[in-house]
Amino acid sequence: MKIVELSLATALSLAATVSFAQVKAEAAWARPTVVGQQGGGGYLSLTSPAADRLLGGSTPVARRFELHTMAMKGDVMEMRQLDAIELPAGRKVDFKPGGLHVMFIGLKAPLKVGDKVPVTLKFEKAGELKVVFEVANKPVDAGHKP
Ligand SMILES: [Cu+2]
Repeated sequence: MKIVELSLATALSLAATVSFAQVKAEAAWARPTVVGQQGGGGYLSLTSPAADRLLGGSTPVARRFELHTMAMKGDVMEMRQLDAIELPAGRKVDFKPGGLHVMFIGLKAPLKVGDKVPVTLKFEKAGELKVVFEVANKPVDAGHKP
């Protein structure tokens, strides 16, 4: 009986490993927001073993989930919405302040430090991936490598 239980546990952990191996999400965090603020920003790193595209996602904490980047318009840095974000095979794509980010639009309540925001990301090939964004107060350049 013990052997059966162990092999079932092994099978389950293998299944979990296989499904999670599609796209790796790391260091997901979101900025805290103040009362009345409609949108909040989130950041993470994604690595896909095969070329794929992030198409969007959803979260129960906001009405919409959008993909954004920052781009220069004349002399001004502006946010721009993206339809998809390319994930080259095996290369880590970093979302960080001043660059790629996700936006929670139409927040139902302010995001407070320590909150955990559940998000379901949707990929063109890999399908859905659940990621938890932890709300944290990080300096603006927190996403940059030293
Ligand atoms: Cu944005």
